[in-house]
Amino acid sequence: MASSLQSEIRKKLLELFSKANGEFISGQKISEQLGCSRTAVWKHIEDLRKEGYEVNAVRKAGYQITSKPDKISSNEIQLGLQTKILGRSIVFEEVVSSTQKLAHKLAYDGAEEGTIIVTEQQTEGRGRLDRKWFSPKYTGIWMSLILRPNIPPTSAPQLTLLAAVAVAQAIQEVTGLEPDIKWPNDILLSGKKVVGILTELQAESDRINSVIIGIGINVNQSKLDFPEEINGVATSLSIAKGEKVNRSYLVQILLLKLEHLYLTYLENGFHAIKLLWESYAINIGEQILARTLHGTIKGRALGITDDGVLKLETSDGEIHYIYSADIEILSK
Ligand code: BT5
Repeated sequence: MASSLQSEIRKKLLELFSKANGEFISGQKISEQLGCSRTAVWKHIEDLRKEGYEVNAVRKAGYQITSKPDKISSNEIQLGLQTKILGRSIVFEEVVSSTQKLAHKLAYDGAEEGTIIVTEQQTEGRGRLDRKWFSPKYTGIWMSLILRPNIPPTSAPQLTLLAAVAVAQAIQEVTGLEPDIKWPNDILLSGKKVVGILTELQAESDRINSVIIGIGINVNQSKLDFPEEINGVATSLSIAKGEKVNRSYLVQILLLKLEHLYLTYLENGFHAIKLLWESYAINIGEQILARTLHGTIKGRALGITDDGVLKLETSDGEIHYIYSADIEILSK
């Protein structure tokens, strides 16, 4: 009880500072708004400082936040979030095995559409086919989103492409960088992977109960932070940009882009999303190697179908439809 009251007060305090937009707020005003004593206000400010906020305290003027910690929390994401559905419910854990795993459990237990699961660190982050996803603490966005669209299970791959467009748009808006999308689920900067997306379903044969979209974004890692096995193929936003990027803000913008595309998709179908996706795609028109579970095919990528399936033409003119594969681009 006491701790939920404390977290309510903390939330209100951060809201006050957020509205103050970097200006001073008097101790008197804070104590009135929070309904607690000036001494209690001072204690809350001390707690914020311990968490990495830099707070200026000036007699007569009051308190002013001059810098925030680079940490992700429900508060940091919720304050200023402009979405209506996505991220309205946030489950934050400092460490989890995998946000996908937790999201599956919560979705099964009835979590509402738009719930996001976010963490600072995953100990067993995973990619497709149970590959490992490297998710060290305090440097990335490791997040899963629960959606409950009324679409057939066969259309679910479209949501991976939709999510990729949203992430590319958010990166562009927040950093000014220009990401490329490599079918189906990689986002690249200068040819190196900066984001991975994993879409999983809870479905019956003809209907979806939930779609769980896992998004991993390398944000503030330095080159030395990557383990040797991915050092040559991975990058982060801060490496590409040359400066750190605020992760909570990036999550907010990402959720806003995702919501906009998702609602457009539900209302008008995949076509508009497909056009956007194509504007970021790098492997279309190229000679590629598609490694599927059933073998490797070499040919020219023609584009994607209205279902988000990759169309590939082999040298004998035959068209192949690729539902799932790892792609290597042979020519540029
Ligand atoms: C993916 O798989 O790219 C999907 C990754 C999804 C991760 C998110 S994080 C939140 C949520 N919770 C989870 O547990 N997962 C999701 P795939 O296309 O299979 O690529 C995996 C391969 O990418 C690995 O085999 C490595 O080669 C490489 N890789 C691993 N960690 C990486 C990282 N941090 N950055 C870039 N590449 C990485």
